[in-house]
Amino acid sequence: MFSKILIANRGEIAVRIIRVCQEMGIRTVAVYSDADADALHTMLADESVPIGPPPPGQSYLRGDRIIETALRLGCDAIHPGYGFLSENADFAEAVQRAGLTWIGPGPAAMRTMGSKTSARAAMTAAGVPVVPGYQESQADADLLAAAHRMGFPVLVKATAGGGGKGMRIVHDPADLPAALGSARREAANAFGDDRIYLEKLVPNARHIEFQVLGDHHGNAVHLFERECSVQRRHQKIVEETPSPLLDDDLRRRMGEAAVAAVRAVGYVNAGTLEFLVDPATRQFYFLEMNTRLQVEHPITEQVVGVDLVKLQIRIAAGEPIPFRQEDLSQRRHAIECRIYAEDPANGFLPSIGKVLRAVEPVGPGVRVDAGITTGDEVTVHYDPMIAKLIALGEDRDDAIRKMDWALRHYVILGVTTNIPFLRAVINHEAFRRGEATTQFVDRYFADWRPPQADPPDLVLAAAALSELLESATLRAAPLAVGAAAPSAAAGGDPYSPWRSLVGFRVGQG
Ligand code: MV4
Repeated sequence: MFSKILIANRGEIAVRIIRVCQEMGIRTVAVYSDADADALHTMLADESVPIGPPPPGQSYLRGDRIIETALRLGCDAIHPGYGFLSENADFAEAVQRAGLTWIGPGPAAMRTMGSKTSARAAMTAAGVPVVPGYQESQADADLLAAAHRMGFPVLVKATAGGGGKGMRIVHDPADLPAALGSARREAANAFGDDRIYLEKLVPNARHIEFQVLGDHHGNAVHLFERECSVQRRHQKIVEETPSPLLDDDLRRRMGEAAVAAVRAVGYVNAGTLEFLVDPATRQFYFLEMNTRLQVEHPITEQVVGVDLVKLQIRIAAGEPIPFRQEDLSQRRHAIECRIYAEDPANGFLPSIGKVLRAVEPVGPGVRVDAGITTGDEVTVHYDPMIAKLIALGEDRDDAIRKMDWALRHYVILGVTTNIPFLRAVINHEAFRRGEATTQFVDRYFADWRPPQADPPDLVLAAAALSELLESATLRAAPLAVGAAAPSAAAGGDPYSPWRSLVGFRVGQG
């Protein structure tokens, strides 16, 4: 087993990885940008090393500096988390060339899946159903002919893409040439690669993905599905498992396809196969494979009873997967809500500033994976996702009720969050019925505005306490002892109630 791991990431996922390393007795090295000198991950790691200015291109994407840091500090391995360098095959290869272990799949599998067309080819060869499409030529005339054969509407997608970048829906043949041009321009800008391909549109699709694991000994398993149909602008908001759409037969067939995919590309470590499911025909189609740990991995952990980050580390260290497919099952129902520092009343613009108070909900079946705490700064430099709330219930209704309770009791003051939006989503009748498709947010929440919600109990308690203290401080003031004493007790925090409480106590005495 490794003795020291460098975590090439920040935020909640860096914290998650550091905690499991602590549990496993592995020392940790954090890297941080100038914006994260006081961040949670920087504080929690055994050693922390600055790697550059706030823009990711000058810090968290500086693979050369990260590898140099890992070597200098005597690390055995690098965990990339998600985002940043996690799906960069050149970086994975550089890590390995430096004599370090890459906690992720091999660079060859990363490259096969990184190109959406080579992934489609590999999956077709493995007998995994892919969406009908065309990827044999880049010439407009060939693409137009193929679209006519396939039938409209079609989707134009970027070969280097993923996540909806460079994607265009085309209903009318006359619009195809313009869509090809704009998709190529967007792809060239985003990926430095203007190649595109066509897929037939799967209408009202559900997004269902399968978690997989492969090891260095030829073992491959799936850990069932996650449904992620609730997205806004290709950003996932709510994920759950089991999917309310699947029955045992469809689940078994999709799981077998996922394992076949792992075996076909010799995939090692944790990965996710994304599928679209047509609810009308119950046909499933491979969409793409993500060669990393996913944001929404905790719901699988809660329902299957595994620790995916621990498994990633053990597999990278050469250990076999410690269970067989037939040992795995889904128990209970888990939902994840992603908490973003953004303002739903203001076009979901990022909300930045100091987190004045963060109080996490705690209780049976409630898990919080957070990257921020009271006093932290949310900046413009990084993803606005500041925490994930995970509820585990006896069944789906129980999980939804528990999530609603947890959302009501998550206090985040100082930055605006999407918590009211999340409550509206999970309480919407279409979601309650388990019928949300990938069109759900556009269809029902296009004009959504936050209600004037009742303040959470903790805020009311804080307001009441504040009033009490203010009147107490006024009574204490004539004694004139409140001025010198508070600063030490308040620890320099201007918002600390102890600042006035000290005066209160002295005043009473
Ligand atoms: C599709 C599709 C329907 N048919 N492909 C969007 C992001 C990228 N990963 C793939 N996406 C889609 N591809 C075909 N052939 C619908 C979407 C899609 C979508 C997929 C998953 C979750 C949310 C979505 C929202 C809009 C469109």
